[in-house]
Amino acid sequence: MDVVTSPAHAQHDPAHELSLGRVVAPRWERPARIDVLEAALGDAGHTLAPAVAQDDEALLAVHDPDLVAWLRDGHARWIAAGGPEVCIPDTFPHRAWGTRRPTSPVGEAGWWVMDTATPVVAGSWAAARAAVDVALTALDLATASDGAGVAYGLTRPPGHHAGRGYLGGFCLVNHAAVAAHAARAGGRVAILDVDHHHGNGTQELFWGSEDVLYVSLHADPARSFPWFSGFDDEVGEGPGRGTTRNLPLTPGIPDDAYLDALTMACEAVDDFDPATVVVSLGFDPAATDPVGGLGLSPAAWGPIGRILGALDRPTVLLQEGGYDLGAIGQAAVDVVAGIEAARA
Ligand code: SP5
Ligand code: ZN
Repeated sequence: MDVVTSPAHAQHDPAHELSLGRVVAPRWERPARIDVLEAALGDAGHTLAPAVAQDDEALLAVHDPDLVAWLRDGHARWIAAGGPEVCIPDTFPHRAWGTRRPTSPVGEAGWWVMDTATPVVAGSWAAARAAVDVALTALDLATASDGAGVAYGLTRPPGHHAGRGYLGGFCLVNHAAVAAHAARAGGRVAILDVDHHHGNGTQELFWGSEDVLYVSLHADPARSFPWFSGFDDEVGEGPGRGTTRNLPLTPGIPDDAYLDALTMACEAVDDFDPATVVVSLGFDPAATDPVGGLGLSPAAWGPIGRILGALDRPTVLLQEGGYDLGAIGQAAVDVVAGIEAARA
């Protein structure tokens, strides 16, 4: 399988990360994640392909151009205003307040960032923008008429928590949504999200869209980040009613119950009959994951791949979470092997 990469992800390398206000050491969302995935997939014989530069059209259609502008130059203005190198805002627009955007670069950071767990540094924009190139290159490879029909983009930082006008949950730019938007030109699109966490940003971005299905398997938000989004009564609205499907799961779920839920999700994808499938691929449902940890055993990833492969449609896999550096390499190799076995 073609595996698309860019070295630019490593420029997003904050010196520290917070969880519940505490410094996390070693940091969870770090460049070594992609190094591990590249090494494992390369060793397994897959082709590592460099990302090809892509224009901004889909990026600016998905995200508020002012958010994109803040990602590009907000950090420099935060520094010029006296902020520290690692930008983590500490004041956020509570719903009880109005909607006046701060003019101070320090205050403004809290406008665009939704949580304290998503540090932004000088290199963050280069990394996030490169992830768009990775995602759109992988989409091109998956949908090319002479292509294999499936490709894997090693996107980092992850994307599915970023909404039209905010970033958070380690995510700066929602590259799965950008790829899905670009793929729309070719017909209906289904986004299947198997990250441990609900993809609140992706859901929001296609909430009212009848041509993009969003289906997510994730830890029940009653007991997991992102807390406010991902309940099973969230189904979309207007023309998009019914094109959002949430399957919240209980931590500790056995592999076979997870695979049953994934099979149901894939039935929904088949019913929707999309021209293209985008998979938000997170390995953080693994029991050993330090951030997620739904309970999956290492043996689950091959069968997950076979179920995804059985969809047998042009498919682009995009990396979301997965933080156990000792497990994610084999998980990626097993998912890809499962997909290739099912499509052979
Ligand atoms: C893309 C992605 O996976 N983002 C995850 C962001 C999670 N942010 C909140 C982290 C909460 C960590 N709780 C630790 C639970 C230990 N099992
Ligand atoms: Zn996650």
